Amino acid sequence: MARGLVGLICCFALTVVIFTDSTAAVTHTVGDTTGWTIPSSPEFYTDTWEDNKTFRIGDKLAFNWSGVHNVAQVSTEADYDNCNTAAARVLSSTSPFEFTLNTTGDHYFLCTVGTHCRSGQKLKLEENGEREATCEFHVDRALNDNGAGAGVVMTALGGTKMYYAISFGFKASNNEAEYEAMLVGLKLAKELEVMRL
Ligand SMILES: [Cu+2]
Repeated sequence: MARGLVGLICCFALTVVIFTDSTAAVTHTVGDTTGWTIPSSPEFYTDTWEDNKTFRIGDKLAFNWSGVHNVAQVSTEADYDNCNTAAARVLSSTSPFEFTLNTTGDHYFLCTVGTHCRSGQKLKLEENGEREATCEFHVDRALNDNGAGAGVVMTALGGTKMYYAISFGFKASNNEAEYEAMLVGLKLAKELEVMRL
């Protein structure tokens, strides 16, 4: 019985099937119905529009405008604060433009046309890569004379389950197998950028 279980787990380990129905990427329309323009309030994009929004890796920002504007990016907060358009890299001068968030960290967008940036046509996204999923963590193990294996199931708050199976190339006691599985789980959590565990 125990031997059969280990065989099963090793089989999983070979195929390393990871299935996840992770939260679908969201497209955020910048400014909603206001679009990307000179806002009525200089803090409109950063304070009003961004309020209560979470930005994750894979999400898209949709910039829509009419008239003469562009979407440009600067890499430092100082350039953003000072509307240093000379340091800006224009991403698009034609609407619509879609930007995919594929890196963590801060993103600074502005319009380099005239004094638009100084009038508030700028957008700062902070720490958008954070995944706010919390994972439940289950470890199971099996061992026999030939070695040991363990399975790890991580369940995100949304119900997303990720299954991992590991086999060890050494003999391990139940506890050792669980510790090893826990280590693998923690490494996985780190790679998935889980912030709380
Ligand atoms: Cu503009």
